Amino acid sequence: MHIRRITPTIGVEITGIDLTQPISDTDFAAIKEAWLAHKVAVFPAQNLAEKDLMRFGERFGELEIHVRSTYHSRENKEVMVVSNLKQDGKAIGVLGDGEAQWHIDQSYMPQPTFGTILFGEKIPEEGGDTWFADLVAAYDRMPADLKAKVAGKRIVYSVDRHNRREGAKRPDLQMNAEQLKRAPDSPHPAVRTHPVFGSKAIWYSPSHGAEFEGWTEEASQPLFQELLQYMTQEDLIYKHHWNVGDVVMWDNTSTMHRRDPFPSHMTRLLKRVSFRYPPDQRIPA
Ligand SMILES: O=C(O)CCC(=O)C(=O)O
Ligand SMILES: [Fe+2]
Repeated sequence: MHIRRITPTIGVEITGIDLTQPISDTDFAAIKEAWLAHKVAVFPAQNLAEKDLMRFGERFGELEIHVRSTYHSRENKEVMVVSNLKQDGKAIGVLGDGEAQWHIDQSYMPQPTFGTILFGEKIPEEGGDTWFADLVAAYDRMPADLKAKVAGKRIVYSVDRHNRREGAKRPDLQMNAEQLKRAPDSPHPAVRTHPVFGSKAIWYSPSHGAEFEGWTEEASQPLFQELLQYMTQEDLIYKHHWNVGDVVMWDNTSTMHRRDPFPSHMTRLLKRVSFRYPPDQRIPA
């Protein structure tokens, strides 16, 4: 197994390992350490069935069944389909072919998800790159007065308001009452401490972060925008250009991501699992 840095702060490439095969405890420990330390790990040239993806994900933690059931794989509810493919006129996957705005996965849950793993099955010839921003490096770079402004503050996440906002364009995003009960408006710390390293990250997900707790949405915007200037600095971003067979995994404690649009006549199909923190680390601190 070979582990190689992709950029100075974010991203490692791990080769010489077949993720369909049993992974020794030693190799697994090395993978987990490299992934967490570098926040994003890329495993090129894999060929995973859904069960392989699930087995790999389960090594890291309990798999999360995504609250939005519309795009669960037909075979396994732990797997979500990310695709623009349609069957009988209906989308089989989430996100279509458009841009996916900067976000942190499931940040709107009372217990946001830990890591996400994507396997690229069909990749378009152009577009569809996924960008990862290093939120620990971004926090480090923030000036002291900005750090002081967000210290101790919480940001309220709302998937309900997100769904309503996007509702007209994306009726498929609507969630039922039971799903909304599992995903109520949830406040999380704006500065998040990593449960493994103790490092601090600026933790704001623009797609679902509604407001600072106790502030209005409108009053929160200027500070959100100020944070984003630090969170999206180009030298703190790893842009992943996909090849068929890539497995890419990221730590949602220390990164956010976005995706470029791609031409709608091209096909993109990825399989996705996400896994939870150990029980005592599930509430962000
Ligand atoms: O389509 C992509 O590359 C990213 C999808 C995404 O945001 C996710 O799976 O959480
Ligand atoms: Fe995502």
